[in-house]
Amino acid sequence: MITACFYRQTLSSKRIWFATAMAALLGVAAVSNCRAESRESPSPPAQKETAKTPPLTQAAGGPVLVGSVGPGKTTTVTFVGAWNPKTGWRNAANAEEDKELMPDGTVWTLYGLNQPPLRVASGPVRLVWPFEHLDLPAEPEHCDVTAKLTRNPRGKYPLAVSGIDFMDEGLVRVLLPQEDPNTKRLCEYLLENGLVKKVEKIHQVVRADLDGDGKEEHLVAFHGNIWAYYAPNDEAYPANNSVIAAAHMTDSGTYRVSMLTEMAQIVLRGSHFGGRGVLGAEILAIADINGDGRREVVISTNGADWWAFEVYAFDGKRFQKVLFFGGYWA
Ligand SMILES: [Ca+2]
Ligand SMILES: [Ca+2]
Repeated sequence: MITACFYRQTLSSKRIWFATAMAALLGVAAVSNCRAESRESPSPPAQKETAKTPPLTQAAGGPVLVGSVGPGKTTTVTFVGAWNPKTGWRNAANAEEDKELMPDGTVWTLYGLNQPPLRVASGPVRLVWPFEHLDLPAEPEHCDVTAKLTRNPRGKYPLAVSGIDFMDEGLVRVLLPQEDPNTKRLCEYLLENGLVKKVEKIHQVVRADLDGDGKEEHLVAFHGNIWAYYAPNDEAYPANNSVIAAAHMTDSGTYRVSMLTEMAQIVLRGSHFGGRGVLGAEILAIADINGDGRREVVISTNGADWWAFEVYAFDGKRFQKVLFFGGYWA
């Protein structure tokens, strides 16, 4: 369920983008959790599956800033949003306020999938107005808040976090699909439960303990087909789609799979028919970005005319979208 939603709209000669920012509060959008129970493991009587939820941002005294580095500009950080311990997530939307949030000398921790985190500072804030040549009224939300990193990180670090003083160096394992027997299981689960029509090419297999219970969660990004309903004909067709699915075992031994790419499609495009769903989906980083002891999953998705940067939290039971930042290209 979505309880908070706002958007901004901007025009340019090359793109019209429509950024939808959800999750001003935590826990607004629970991702469907596929609840088909495994046949061998009937559930025991109801039990609490996780320990008491730790407080959010226990390590942060102030706002935790989230930025994105690249693609392309590997030495520029673009402000995406802030996580305030008291008020929750806020999307980057007001240039003046956001400028105050990331002053000259802001120290970031950069995260990527295949390397340890890296500390790097950023210089003075630059407000970039991508549309000023169009002679449009200068609205604060039309402004990108960016800053140059003081050194080149020389690697792919798509996630930048500031305001929390620890390096999340827990093991993230990036595997080749053929090295991971559980990937076959996950794909079979999706096919058997009708969640995808076909798995064509597996792009990423990532294993990491997201909730700190000592058991690794399992994430797979692949390209395949899903069923798409086309209302005019009242029929479902297979449509091209990229998917990120995440599997976990509950304490009662039940195998569960969540589709992380589902929400972007629904919010941005409605029907997936004709290949207009998620064309690309990538797991960018896995890190505890709010200091609550559990690690979030950062992904990027794009379609024919839209893109998104998304953050999902996992509480041991279900995945929730906690930050969404995206737009449309014309
Ligand atoms: Ca776990
Ligand atoms: Ca966390």
